Order: sequence, then structure tokens, then C-alpha cells
Amino acid sequence: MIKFEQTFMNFLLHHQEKYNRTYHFLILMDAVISAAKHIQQYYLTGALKGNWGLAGEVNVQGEEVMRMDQIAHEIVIHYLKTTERVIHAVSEEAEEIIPLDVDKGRYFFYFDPLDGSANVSHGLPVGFLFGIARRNLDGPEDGHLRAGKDFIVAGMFVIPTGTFTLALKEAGSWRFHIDETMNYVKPIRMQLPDDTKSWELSFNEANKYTFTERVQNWIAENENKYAFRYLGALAGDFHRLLSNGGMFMYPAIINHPNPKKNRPQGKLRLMYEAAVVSFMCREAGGHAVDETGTPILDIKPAKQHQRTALYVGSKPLIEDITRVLRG
Ligand code: FDP
Repeated sequence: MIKFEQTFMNFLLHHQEKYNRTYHFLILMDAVISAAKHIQQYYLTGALKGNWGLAGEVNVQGEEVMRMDQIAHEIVIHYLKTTERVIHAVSEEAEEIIPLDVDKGRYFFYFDPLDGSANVSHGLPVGFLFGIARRNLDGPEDGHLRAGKDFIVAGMFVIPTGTFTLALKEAGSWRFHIDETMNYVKPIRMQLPDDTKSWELSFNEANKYTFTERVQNWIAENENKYAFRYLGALAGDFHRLLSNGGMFMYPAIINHPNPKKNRPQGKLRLMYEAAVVSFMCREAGGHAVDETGTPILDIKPAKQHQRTALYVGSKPLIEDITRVLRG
């Protein structure tokens, strides 16, 4: 007997029907899925085609650009253009905001086409992360850079693993797996487990002594209580976290022996990394804050490439670290 599973598109069509929504968002999500599949194929065959190496350029963040970063960016922009529904996009790979359908567009699209560059040359998991906000349809546009709480959805593909997690505003975080026909299928609602047995801590242990004293103290008191996992690519680490619970953190770096390497604002990007996973986490019952204990989803970005520290995961742990961060 063949076992059939519900496809992502079927799931989404029913969702839109249930909430009496327009078809515009469906057009956009169809493009997102096509982009993800395209990136997936380029990544899988990347070693043989020489696409896992450096592109020979440095990006706006001052980091070396991988060939795959450029390919993934180009793919996403192509598909966004075909929708005629996106006002503008913010990409990790482009310094400026990218205008698309400025007059007719309904959505803002914030994305990191290939997050986790350090994994690329090994073919290990990377992510395509995105957040979508809707244009103000009832009055004059009030700005392009929305706080995470104003997203309507946030999602993440783990590539080439073949998983896709989409969080719908007030309707949960849902995980899909790629099947033999390259369809994402079998919606599974994600809920962070209450049972602390499976909880994990995830952060770059090598940075431990560069964190604030209070964060270092928290780690010293808590690190032996949980298993420790760190893949070094937010999408992969967050994927585990959403299943197992615990906390992923990328704290501010303030005590680096080489002061040039300090990152008092944190490392991760607010709009297309931290806010995306925080939104998914909220829809799965979790929470996320920055270095001051401010909820990530409340932060209104001043710049498209703004960085932030990030503490995201199971509510009791985030509440605990928030107390510490607020002193
Ligand atoms: P990368 O620099 O490899 O692109 O956003 C950047 C990111 O990866 C995240 O995916 C990841 O969680 C983090 O940085 C890893 O940083 P460290 O190498 O400093 O641990």
C-alpha cells in the first residue's frame, strides 16, 4: 500500500480557506517553496559543480561570501519577482533594501538565503530563513522594517536535510518533511516539551569567557543540568531546540582578548535570523529575549542588518536568564 501524506500546499490552502484569507499569500508561499527546492538541489550537487567554495568577495557584514550564498540569494529574488506581491526584500546578501513591486506589492520579505556559512564547504546543514510582514493596507505605509511581532509568518528550511518549519501567526509552528517527489508533506505541530529531560543547551562554548560575568555565572550554575549541542548553523541548532526544548543562545561578546572581536550588540541579525526563530519559538510555546532581557519580537529594527544577542527556547529557561540579564 502506498502511504500518502498531506502536502504543504494542501495544508496551507485549507488554512487560508478556514480563516477566509486572500490568495495573495498563497502565491508568495508557492514561490518560497520553489526557491527552497531550487536551493536544495544546488546545494546537494554543489560539491561536484564547485559551488561549495568562496565567491572571492566580502559581504556587507564583512564576511567572506560563499558561492552558494550568491546562488541562493539570486534564486530567492527571482521567485519573489514572479509573485508581483512583494514590495521589497531585505536579504543578508544585499547591503540595501531591494525594491520589487513598490506600488502593488502587499508584503515585506526579510530573508537569509543560506544561513550557517561555516557548514557550506562540508555540505552540512544550513538554513533558508524568512519572515514576512504585511503592508499597511488601511493607510499610509509607516515604514519598511517591522518588528517580529508584526510578522504574519516566519519559516525555515534546513538544507539539504529536507525539513521545513513554518509558524503562522497565532496558529502554531508546523514542521514538514520532503518526500520522494520533492514535496514538503505531513504537517506536524511543534510544541516545546515541558519535560526537562530532553532539554539541551546550545551555544558556542569557545566564546564562554567572553560573555558578561552574569551570563558566565548562569552557565556555570546550569551547564551540567542539560545535554550540550552546537552545530554552528542557527537553522540546524534551532531545529533541534524546537523538538527537544532547552535554550539556544548567542550572547553579547564583551570580554574578548582581542577587543576588535567584541560584539556588544551580539552577532545574529535581528530581522532575518533572531526574529524569525523567535516567532517560530513563540508559536511553539517558547520565548526569546536579547541581552537586556527585552523580548526579541518587540524590537523595532532601526536598520535592516541590525544585530542582536539572542536567548531563545523553553519559557522557564528564558524567564530565568531574563532575570539574570535584567540584574
Ligand atoms: P555563520 O556565521 O556560519 O553564517 O548567522 C550566522 C551564523 O552562522 C549562525 O547560523 C550560527 O548560529 C552562528 O553564526 C555561528 O557563529 P559562531 O561560528 O561564532 O559560533
